[in-house]
Amino acid sequence: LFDKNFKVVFVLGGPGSGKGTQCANIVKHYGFTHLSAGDLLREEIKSGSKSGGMIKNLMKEGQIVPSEVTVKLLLRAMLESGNDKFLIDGFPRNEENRVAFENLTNIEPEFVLFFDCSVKEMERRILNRKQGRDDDNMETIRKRFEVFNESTLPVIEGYNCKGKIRKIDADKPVDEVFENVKAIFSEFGI
Ligand code: UP5
Ligand code: MG
Repeated sequence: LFDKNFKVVFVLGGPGSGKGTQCANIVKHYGFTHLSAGDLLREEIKSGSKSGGMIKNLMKEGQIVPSEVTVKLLLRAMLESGNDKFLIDGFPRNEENRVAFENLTNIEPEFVLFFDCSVKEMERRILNRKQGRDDDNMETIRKRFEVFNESTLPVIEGYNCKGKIRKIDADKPVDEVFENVKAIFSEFGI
């Protein structure tokens, strides 16, 4: 199903760590297609699909949507893009996500960017954002942090053991973070 030459970079980091912001910068400089798993799920809700209600409820609680839904959306977007280089933002969020993607595609990421940001700063950013997201309220933000610590940090640990993590100090201003991101992409010659 999948071309062996597909290049994938996973972009992970806590809620509000700046994944989307930095991905937008990366696509301008490098020929990647940016796929935010969260954005794809929000579009799926809006499209009125029959799993929309289930997705909406899980996101409202900061919980992780089952892999079969998310992976299907990612694969469809990858095939439709016509590109062969992908920045996958906010995925895999747990081991189930990681295994499902790997089994279906046989793709191992080139590397995994990890935006490491303090909780205080992430909270500040999310509360300032005001994009009307259902999950940008204090109660859900707390749950998103918990789920990140319980489910996503272990995935990051696993990739770290494989030498795939590129950790970036994401507390810094956008431009400084992007300088560090660029250094990593140059190292890989992507
Ligand atoms: N900002 C960014 N960088 C800054 C900087 N360096 N200095 C100062 N300000 C900075 O940034 C957040 C805000 O901070 C923006 O206003 C930005 O201008 C500013 P953003 O780039 O949006 O951060 P990001 O990390 O993308 O934050 P986001 O809220 O999108 O992260 P989440 O991981 O919480 O959200 P996501 O959309 O990935 O997932 C939402 C939900 O979807 C999950 O909780 C889950 O329920 C579900 N989901 C799944 O179930 N499965 C998936 O695979 C993916 C999502
Ligand atoms: Mg985002």
